[in-house]
Amino acid sequence: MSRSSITLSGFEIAEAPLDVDIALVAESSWIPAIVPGGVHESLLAAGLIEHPYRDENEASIRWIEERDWWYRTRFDGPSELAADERVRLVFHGLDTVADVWLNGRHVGGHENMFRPADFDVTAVLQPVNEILVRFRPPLAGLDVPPQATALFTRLAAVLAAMSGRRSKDAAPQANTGGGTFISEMLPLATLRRKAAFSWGWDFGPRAPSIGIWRPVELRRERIATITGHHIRTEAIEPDGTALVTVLVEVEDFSPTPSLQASVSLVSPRGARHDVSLPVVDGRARGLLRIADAELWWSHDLGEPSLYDVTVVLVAGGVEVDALSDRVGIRRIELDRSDDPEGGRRFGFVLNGVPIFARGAAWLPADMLVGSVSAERHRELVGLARDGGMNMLRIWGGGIYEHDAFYSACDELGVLIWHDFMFACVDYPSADPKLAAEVAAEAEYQVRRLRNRASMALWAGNNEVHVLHGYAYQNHDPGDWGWHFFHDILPRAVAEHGGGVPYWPGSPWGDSPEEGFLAINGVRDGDRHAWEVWHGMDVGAGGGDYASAGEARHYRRYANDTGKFISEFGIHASPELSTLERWITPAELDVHSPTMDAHNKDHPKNKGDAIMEIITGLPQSMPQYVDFTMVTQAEGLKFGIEHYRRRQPSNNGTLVWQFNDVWPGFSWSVVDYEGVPKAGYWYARRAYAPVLASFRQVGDGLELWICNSTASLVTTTARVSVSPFEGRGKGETVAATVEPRSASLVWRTEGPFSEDRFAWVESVDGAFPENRLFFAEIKDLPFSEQALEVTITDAGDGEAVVDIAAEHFAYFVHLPTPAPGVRFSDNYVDLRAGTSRRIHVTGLPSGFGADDLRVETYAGMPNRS
Ligand code: BMA
Repeated sequence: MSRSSITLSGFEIAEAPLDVDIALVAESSWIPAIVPGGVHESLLAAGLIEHPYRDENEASIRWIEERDWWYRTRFDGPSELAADERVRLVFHGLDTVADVWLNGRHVGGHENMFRPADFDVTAVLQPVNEILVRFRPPLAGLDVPPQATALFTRLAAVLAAMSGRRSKDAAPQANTGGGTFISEMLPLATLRRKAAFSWGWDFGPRAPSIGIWRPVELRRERIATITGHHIRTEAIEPDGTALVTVLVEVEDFSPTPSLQASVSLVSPRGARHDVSLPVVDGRARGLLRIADAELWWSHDLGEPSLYDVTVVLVAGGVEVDALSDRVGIRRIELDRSDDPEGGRRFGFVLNGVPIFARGAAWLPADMLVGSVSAERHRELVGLARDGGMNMLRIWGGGIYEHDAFYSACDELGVLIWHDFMFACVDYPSADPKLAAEVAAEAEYQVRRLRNRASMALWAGNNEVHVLHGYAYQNHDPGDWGWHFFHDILPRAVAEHGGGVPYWPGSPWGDSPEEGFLAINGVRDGDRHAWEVWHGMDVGAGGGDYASAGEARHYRRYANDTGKFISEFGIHASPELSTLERWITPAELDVHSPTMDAHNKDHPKNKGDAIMEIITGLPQSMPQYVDFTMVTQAEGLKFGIEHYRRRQPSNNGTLVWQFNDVWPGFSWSVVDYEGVPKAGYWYARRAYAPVLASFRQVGDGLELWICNSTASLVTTTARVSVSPFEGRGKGETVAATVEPRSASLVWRTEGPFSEDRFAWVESVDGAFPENRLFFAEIKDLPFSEQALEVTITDAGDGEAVVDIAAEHFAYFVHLPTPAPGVRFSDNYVDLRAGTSRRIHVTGLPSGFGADDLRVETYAGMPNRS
């Protein structure tokens, strides 16, 4: 093949005051640069800064964003170039305002971290070459656009009013951070195509990444090059034949008699399909009929089968370029049909099968976005899959992810809801420079991701419509981003993406009955259910709440008749061991200055009002960890169960948020070090394809079975309501539940006193056991715990833990001794006289059975 590629390495980095000529920077200032990565990572590796996530170091890195940063490296030029050859220098990611020189010549500038910078350097190359890249401060030279300031001025007042009918002590809960919404830099940052969360968010610090964050490639090309390919499933016929269109896009830069593209697809079982197509006007198109297509399914419905694809470009009989890829044959659609309960449905349909989306919102796995490894992506997406999640939503304040993330989703069968990178502020969409950047970025990203089997949706933004709507009480078209979300982005998806639906924003909805609140309303589209936690009425209806805690309590989920919940969540602390690695012992105390500095939501004690009701206020760190985790876990369980009982009027729940960008306090269910919180385990049970859940209606108790699979479920449940010390024999309930629906299968009349609990288990293993308490956790009559625990070393980093409970044991868990240790289950309840076996894997060397311990709830009478 004529095309060859090398990845440039050996970069060094130097700091310089603004606008200083590089010749004046002392030779001794240069240090090795981490590429791909960034300035912060390089300084950390050189021991020149403290870790910005530790204690209150965040402010100590502020100077980095105010300097110029220079990168340099040398490389040998290619051997002599023929007349039909060219060489391109491709920076796959420059973050963000950069100028590039090659051999002293300025070859170009770049101001968008979301698309590559690509230079034809054929004429500039020498036998030995030097690249220089200068990064300016990311927001230098910008002026705040008036619409961004106006939005926040109005929003503060309107959000306060929207906190609704409430008692006097229920203060407005929008994260106005003392006057500014989310980050004081956001109004300015709206002009720069850089991850919005760089400037701080309500889950993370201000730590704007800077530098070469993706690989740098030198591409030597001859005659012509493949610029794109698209393998798109047009239809799947009833007999299992898939109609697949093949498109290869080509740029030819030297005369050639003929160009031919050959495409081959090889199925997982080895079936091969080839097609050879002439390239006409830069495009080769063809149609394949693939009999017995091995379809790509999300992991809960089947195998995520991927075909190996090879594309070869031949010019005048000579192979000049080639690429390989892995694609899935699948169709994805949005069901927007009328819902019999009123309004319209919002549901994903995969290969003709309507699905209930069970997942969470995905954030960049680090503030320093260039340094997240492929292994870390794989590990986190694996945790999502193992947590029963079939969808992750890439949130619009972060980044278009690294390739490894999408590969993990494709291979593990996890669908992606993909926001475009716009979040929580008005955008001056009439600004021609910004609009041109947005158009180029959208075209690039849509083309980049169009072959990804896991891509289920492109959404225009995160919460831009909804905040504009709240502030102005309308969302009429105007110079605030409308042009992007309703024109540029959908056009890019239609022209280049094809096959993946577009949705204007998250949330978005359009139901005349709900007026401007329809964007986050219950009759149409998706909604962000922030009634819970933030305590405001944001579209699902308010109420007269006796206290701030009641206004924020997870019971409010029960009022939400939304069609698809694309955000809902509750804060929880990471495990103590994660906190201990990042916070100095003296500061490991509830609401200590350092602890509060790791909580970016306002007010810092927002969760206390909820805990007061559910668990009581924590008096110690172990209690803080457990009480926040219980609040989150019980709340997510309650919410997911409610929403799933509404299937098929509701067709999805995406927890806010899956992962963390730093070791802080947030709504995540998996902490920064990849350790799952209790909420992860509770959500996993609630995300089981078949779910049995209780619902209290007045004095009555109902049992529902929800079947989110594609087949009929026939099962027998055993239900009991018994005192905590007992284990009622229970009643047997036979149930048959249609696919993709929920049925009420049993009901009994109460009232039930708080010394009892309801329990359900499946006689035939169709669903996980479940339970309901009749009082808040703090009011339950738990007995002192004496668990009988046996831990057996199973070799190879594995162990088996057997736990037997004499009394009802709540929230029984194994703390994670080191990141990466995995449990088959965790945070479980054991009824009196029952036992449980938990398998442990991934114990690193140096760790063994002795490092494992079993704990019960820190609110138990014998714990404090
Ligand atoms: C949402 C998100 C984020 C934010 C979260 C929690 O709606 O889109 O902007 O972090 O709320 O407040």
